[in-house]
Amino acid sequence: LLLCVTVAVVMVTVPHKPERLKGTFISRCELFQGYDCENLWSVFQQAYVGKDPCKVPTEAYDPLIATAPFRPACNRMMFWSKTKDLVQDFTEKRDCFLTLEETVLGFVLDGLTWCGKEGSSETFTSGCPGWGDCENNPVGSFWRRASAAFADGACGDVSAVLNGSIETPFSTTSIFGSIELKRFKSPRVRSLKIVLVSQENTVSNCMNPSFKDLQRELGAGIKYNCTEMTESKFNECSSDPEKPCGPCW
Ligand code: C8R
Repeated sequence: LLLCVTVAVVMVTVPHKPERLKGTFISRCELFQGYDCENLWSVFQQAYVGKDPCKVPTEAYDPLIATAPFRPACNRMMFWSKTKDLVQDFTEKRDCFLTLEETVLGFVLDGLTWCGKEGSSETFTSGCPGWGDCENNPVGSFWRRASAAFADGACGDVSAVLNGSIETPFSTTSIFGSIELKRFKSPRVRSLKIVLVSQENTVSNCMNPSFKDLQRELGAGIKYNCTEMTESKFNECSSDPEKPCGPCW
């Protein structure tokens, strides 16, 4: 009896969570028009199902990116590093800027964890390797691949929101610093506008040494500027009806 109960519990609980992952993926996807969400899910799964969860390289997501490509959005693209919540609140109120989280792929996978296992056709949502465990984990590889494709579409004036409440607002090891920035190409990208937002306390300003690293990594011919701003000022920028899209920085 104990065995039967255990087997039953395992059968009910183990597939349940991954089913919820699929449910979340599909229901989020359906908020977008023009995508075959069942197909997107199946292409997504092919990236990691049946694989060692430490051996999922970024290229595993090439077919997924090809199925839901990013469209370039000139002068409207917004990047960020260590400011996710701030930027999410901002873009919810202000339709003008476009972040990766507002594209179908960024939106459906935001906040989720997934992986596969060798010899299994299932998706798991727990016991998956994290960033510290191995580089080629399914979640990390997805964000690195998607960020690269998103940054490839950058053109015109590009904005990036960095955190002025930390010692090193620009990190060369972040996705923004190691992947996105390097893909901005002149003359397609005209300028990079850094918005340095301080939360409760200001720890760094635009003179921070890390911005020297940034300027060194930035492609030749791309103009650079940096604006310091408090969180409340930044939030005001999202609700200025006079300039629904005009620059606040
Ligand atoms: N980007 C990267 N990572 C993302 C992401 C996204 O859009 N969305 C989520 N949820 N994540 P960080 P960073 C997750 O250190 O490394 C793009 C991933 O798990 O604050 O510089 C986006 O276009 C990832 O590990 O930022 C943005 O411009 C952390 O959140 C940069 O890359 C990233 O947290 C941000 O990447």
